[in-house]
Amino acid sequence: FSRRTFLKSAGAATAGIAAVTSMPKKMLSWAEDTAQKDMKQVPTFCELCFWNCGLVAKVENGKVVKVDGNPLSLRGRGRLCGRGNAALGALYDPDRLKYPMINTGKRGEPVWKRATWDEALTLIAGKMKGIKEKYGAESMALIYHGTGASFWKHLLHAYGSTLSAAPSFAQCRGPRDVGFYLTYGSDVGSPEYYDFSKSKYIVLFGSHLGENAHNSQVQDIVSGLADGAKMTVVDPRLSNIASKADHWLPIKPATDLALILAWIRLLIEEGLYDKEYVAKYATGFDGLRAAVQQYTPEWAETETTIPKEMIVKVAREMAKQAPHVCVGAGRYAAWYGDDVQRSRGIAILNALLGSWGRKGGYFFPTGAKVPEYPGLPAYPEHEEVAKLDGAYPYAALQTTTSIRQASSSGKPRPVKAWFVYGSNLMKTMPEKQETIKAIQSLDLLVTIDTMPMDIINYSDVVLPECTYLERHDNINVGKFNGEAEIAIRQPAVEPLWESKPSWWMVKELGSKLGLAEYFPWKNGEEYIAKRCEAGGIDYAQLKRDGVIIKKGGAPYITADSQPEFGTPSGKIELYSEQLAEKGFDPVPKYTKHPQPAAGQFRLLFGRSPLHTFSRTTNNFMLTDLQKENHLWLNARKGKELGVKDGDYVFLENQDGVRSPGRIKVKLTQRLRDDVVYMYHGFGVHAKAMTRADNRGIADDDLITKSAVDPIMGGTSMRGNFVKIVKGA
Ligand code: MGD
Ligand code: SF4
Repeated sequence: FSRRTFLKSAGAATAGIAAVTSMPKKMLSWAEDTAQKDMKQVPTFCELCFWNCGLVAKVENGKVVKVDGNPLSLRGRGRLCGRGNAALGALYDPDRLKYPMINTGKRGEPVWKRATWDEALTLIAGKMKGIKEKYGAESMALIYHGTGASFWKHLLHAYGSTLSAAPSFAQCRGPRDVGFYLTYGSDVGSPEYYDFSKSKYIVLFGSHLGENAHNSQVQDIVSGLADGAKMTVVDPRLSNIASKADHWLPIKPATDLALILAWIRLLIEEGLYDKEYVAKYATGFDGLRAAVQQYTPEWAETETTIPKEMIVKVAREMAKQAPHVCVGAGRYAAWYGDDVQRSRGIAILNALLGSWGRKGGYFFPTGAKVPEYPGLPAYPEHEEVAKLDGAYPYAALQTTTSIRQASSSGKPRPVKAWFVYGSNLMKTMPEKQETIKAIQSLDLLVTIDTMPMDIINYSDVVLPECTYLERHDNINVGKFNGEAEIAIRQPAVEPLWESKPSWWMVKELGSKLGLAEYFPWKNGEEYIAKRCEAGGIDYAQLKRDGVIIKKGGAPYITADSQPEFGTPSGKIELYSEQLAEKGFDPVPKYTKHPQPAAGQFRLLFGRSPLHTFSRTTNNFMLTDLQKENHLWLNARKGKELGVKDGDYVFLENQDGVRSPGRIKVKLTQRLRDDVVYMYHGFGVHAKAMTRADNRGIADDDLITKSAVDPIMGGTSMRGNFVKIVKGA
């Protein structure tokens, strides 16, 4: 795509979307249009990534034959991405987990015994009772990712524990959210509160939107660009979105904060910041100004390798379009260990441009509340326990790595059981050997998954969940610009084999634990209907349309709607007294990070538009399109090393760890010569995943080192270096 055709096709898409106000007749009457009686369509939402776009499943003779985007969905607006369209590949994957299984061998060397549900759940309940008696309920942890996790959190609470963590915090967007929270008293949401479609200037740091296919967000950025927004993308790699930018700044990795601080200084020193906005809404301006004096464009050039003229030019361009500027906060933010401070730098930049709560910057989201299932007994009193993350004062959520640490060491207190819901921990957490060590110290590891992933081989009991097209699930609420979306997940077809939904599993297990009163729902549909009833939400409409949209409050600052900042001062904190009190830098300070030695490359990784982490790597509709990952290598470097395009190579990291498999080289001009790049999620090690096992290589096999963010415990994984090893 050239920038022109890319924008043209996106513009057409936007026009189509704008015209839709209710589910088109043609779509709803799909079943009636045909003479056949055994056809139906079921609105629900996607789980092939966390964007959760609304979709409509077309069912023929009891089989899903196609999925389309639900035009009413704010997350997808009638469209599905490549992965979302591959729903049938997830539903009809013959490798799926089919029955409960009990490991009669060792963790890591399993010997599987097929079990009945009763047998598996009785075993788990018995172990849980024993663990509670011996170590207390808080020794059980839940590590989770995905919509169904809320049922497992409910089970955990009913049992008496609050110990749950998601890799999406410490291994992903936690540093970003904490950085913004410390500055504005609010995070940036998911979906993010970026007002891209109305932006006049967009700046992205390493966000490869489009490859990182966040449906409505990609539509928004494309629509903003089609309307004339200018864009600067800062990335060591010419990502797809960078190729549509006005300026691509191929920054030296690990130096982004230098650029951000130089921009902050420039806006202040050239008087280009929004003085009225800062005076009215912010505090700590003088402290900020004093702290950034050293960060001149000349200095930033030496750190980042971006010419000083370009640094100045972009700062002035941003200022010219302010406040309709969105300097994106990114999503995967666990980069180098000072990630909260980098995110705070981005937050401060937006504040100087006056773009928080302004059209084209960041909007104020509209939310909706759906009450819990009525009449549930109060949770048991949890003991006042020290948070495992005590060392990290702004660990807003528990981190997975602290659970891992407590499991291995028993400190600050023992953790003896894990439930792992929808997370392939072997590929998700850095330092795999540490994860294995922790698992070997447990008394119980239960995995709830749809696929026989790497983590399954370390489990004691495996509970097969049915896929998102076969189940009711919890209600999903999304916050958007002036609107909120309430979405339903409902089954298009019956669960295959003996797989079951989470609402059923926790109810049965709860009963066996003697906690039946916490699980009073009859079934998944009644659970949703009762919550709707309690919140005055029309369940029949939700069931029919898949989503209900609620109109909401003003998305921007107006005379009537002034922002309330949830910070201690009630203002935007440019200089953070709360950080200073805890011994951290009140204004982000630049520190140098190690750079690769001669012959080494920094290992960078990211998202494929056709896969989500490892969860889609076995999907036959997607493996047809992309079955392995490639190693992006600078073409000139390749020539120097005698490596040709299409050669297979091994990688060896700074600790001498070699990739178990080989990866195919892609020589390209689109990358700096001090890095290599690959898609994350490949290199699965699980024989039962017949299309994914050992296809491509895994970044996670080479991430033997992580830097921990001292503010919130995030584990950054981009400080690993590799050399290329040629060989058969
Ligand atoms: P996946 O590898 O996709 O990612 O971490 P994870 O969420 O662990 O594993 C998802 C698991 O959910 C799979 O086992 C899949 O089979 C299962 N699953 C899919 N659908 C369902 C379902 O409906 N029900 C159940 N019960 N299970 C289901 C992601 C995390 O990883 C994140 S958010 C980020 S941003 C980080 N990215 C990242 C990286 O890029 N590189 C490295 N090395 N590590 C990373 N860790 C983080
Ligand atoms: Fe599904 Fe794609 Fe939407 Fe993610 S962005 S929820 S994979 S359609």
